Amino acid sequence: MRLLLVVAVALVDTDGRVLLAQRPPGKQLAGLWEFPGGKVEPGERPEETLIRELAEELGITVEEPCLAPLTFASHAYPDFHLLMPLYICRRWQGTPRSMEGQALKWVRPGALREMPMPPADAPLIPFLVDLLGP
Ligand code: 9L3
Ligand code: MG
Repeated sequence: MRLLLVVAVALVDTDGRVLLAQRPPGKQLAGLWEFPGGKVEPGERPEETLIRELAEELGITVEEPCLAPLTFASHAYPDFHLLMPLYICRRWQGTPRSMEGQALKWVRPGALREMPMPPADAPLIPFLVDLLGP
């Protein structure tokens, strides 16, 4: 089975809310709300992937020391196995905005369970509630 390495990040604002991005129509898992991120390209370290993806998708600049690894998620799809490290980031330059037409939403950790999420992302919710409070 193919192993797909994707990296994601919990961007946390000063109110302790976390940013979710809605997967656009036409993409796999369209309409579900995910932690921003994407596929680790050959030769990239996961931190480099996040810095690239956050610039491309949200128009923000992140310095590598502001990215801290938190935990791992994984999910076995019928055709590939997804491994997804989750990072946390509390400092960035710029204001996250939709660069690719995707909807964005800041959500309290305790309200994350009301958002339909991909199967890899949803199991991370209790971890964020423990860390950040409801
Ligand atoms: N994925 C799941 N949760 C996330 C991210 C960023 C990605 N937080 C899954 C969706 C796809 C795969 O990873 O199955 C690759 O993502 P993309 O390149 O289609 O965004
Ligand atoms: Mg992406």
